[in-house]
Amino acid sequence: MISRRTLLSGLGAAALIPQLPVRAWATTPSKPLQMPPLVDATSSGQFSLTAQAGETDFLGRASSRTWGFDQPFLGPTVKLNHTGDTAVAVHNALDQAISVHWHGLVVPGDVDGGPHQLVDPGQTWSPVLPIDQPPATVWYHSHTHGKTARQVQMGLAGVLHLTDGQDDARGLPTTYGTDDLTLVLQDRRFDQDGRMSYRVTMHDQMMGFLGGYHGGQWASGVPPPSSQRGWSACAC
Ligand SMILES: [Cu+2]
Repeated sequence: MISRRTLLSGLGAAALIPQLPVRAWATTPSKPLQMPPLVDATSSGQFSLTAQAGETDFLGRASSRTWGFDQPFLGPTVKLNHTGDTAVAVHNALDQAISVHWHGLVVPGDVDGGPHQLVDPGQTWSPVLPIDQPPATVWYHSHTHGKTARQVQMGLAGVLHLTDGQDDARGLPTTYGTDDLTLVLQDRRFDQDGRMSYRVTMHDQMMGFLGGYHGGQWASGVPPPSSQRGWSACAC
């Protein structure tokens, strides 16, 4: 877990980079940064996520089959109160079981998602999250036994902003998508046609696709100073 202040100061003007590896990005015509939609659940105390299939054209050359929550790829950024109960409804419109783990939330195991709490196709999981922790940027992702990396690679992940409503008073930027941007980096490989490719070798498991820093550092930690690249989605 990393506080939003630390995240912002550590990354400077953080931006959501649309999951393009540096190599591919450098050789592809630039396109506008894409921000996940913001779902503000601070007033209602509830939100829903539907896992669904879609297609995403990452490099402007070909569509890749992807998954997301409420959209073709990744999920919305959800803004939550840092204390109090939040009710969630996770619906699975995919054809295989998934789970949703609240990575960084300090909540009891029976609502924290994971291999022990599968959501089967067509089913809805409805935990109530008793949140009580400092404001922070954390994330959610599928955490299905033996399939976590694949399902996160397909797009079953998103960001949670825990807020106490005091960021304006702290002088922090608060306009989502304008001056309050969320950085999501994933290690991703494409084939010659520009389609997302998922072939995992032993070396990939050790080092990541692009030789990055492996250790579960994605929206919830920082790489060591010696690491030049390689924030990867964790398979934890
Ligand atoms: Cu995790």
